[in-house]
Amino acid sequence: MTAQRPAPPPQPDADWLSFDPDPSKPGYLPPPGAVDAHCHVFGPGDVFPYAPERKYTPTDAGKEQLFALRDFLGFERNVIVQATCHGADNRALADALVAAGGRARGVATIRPGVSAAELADLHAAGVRGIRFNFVRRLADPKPDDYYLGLTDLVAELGWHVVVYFEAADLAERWGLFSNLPTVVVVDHMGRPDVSQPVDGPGFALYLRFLHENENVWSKVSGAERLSVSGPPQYADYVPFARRIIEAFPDRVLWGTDWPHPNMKSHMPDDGALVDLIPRIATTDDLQRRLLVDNPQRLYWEER
Ligand code: 0GY
Repeated sequence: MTAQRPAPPPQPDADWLSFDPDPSKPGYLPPPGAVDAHCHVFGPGDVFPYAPERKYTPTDAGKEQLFALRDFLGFERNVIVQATCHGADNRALADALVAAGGRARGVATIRPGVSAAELADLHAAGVRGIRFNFVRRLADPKPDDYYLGLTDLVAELGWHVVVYFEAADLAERWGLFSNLPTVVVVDHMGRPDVSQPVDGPGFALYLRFLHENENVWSKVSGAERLSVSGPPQYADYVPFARRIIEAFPDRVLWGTDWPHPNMKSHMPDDGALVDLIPRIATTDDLQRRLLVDNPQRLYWEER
């Protein structure tokens, strides 16, 4: 890749692989207006320090590198998602959103005590949702009331809630997720075990969750995290994403997940991830809904 600056060397305290500084050019060309709806900015740590309570330390991955990757892969816009390593300090996120000049929206992390003025500033920067992380290696669980209280605050702004959880935890939080009064977006398809059959009971529960809750959307990202068969084909991931897209074409989003925090097995080639899109969304119509219409509706139309 020529448009992107080389990746910085991993910080001495970084505890996962650095992103691929030289992804391949995808053969698949996303449609005009396409959105990479799950990606992050990290630091740089000397400007935007990582949270003291973080569970991992990333390699710096700043906005300039994200925007270069966006252009190189053929996308027009990003949804930048606050990751746990920045805690509830959304300054790196807000800085990137403002710099994107309307070509990015954001999902923040907030805590009780957040002021109306802080929320208004985040909205002005481009934030349209908050994220709750239930993955135990990343965040400590809280009672349902904690999440309901924060959701009530942002529902008034027309924002939605993004939830990240492991498949095994869906049953426990089913009641909470079903009671949230906003759109709820699930990260990485609720992390199914893709070594199991796509028609198996684990994934059936997730599909039922989507069927019963029309306000729930699903990201179909996460090939590199979920796949057991591995790159570059990620063959075991494909039927799971395809099943969701075909069943719920108006409630799906896709993202690279760049710079792929906590990847320890391999670091994906982002061009190869883009080339999965026509295998999971097999018609022009499904691709346009996944990459353009759905993120446009959720992130760029005022509610
Ligand atoms: C992701 C996945 C991960 C990390 C986080 O907030 C985070 O730190 O979401 C992960 O480790 O699976 O989507 O960014």
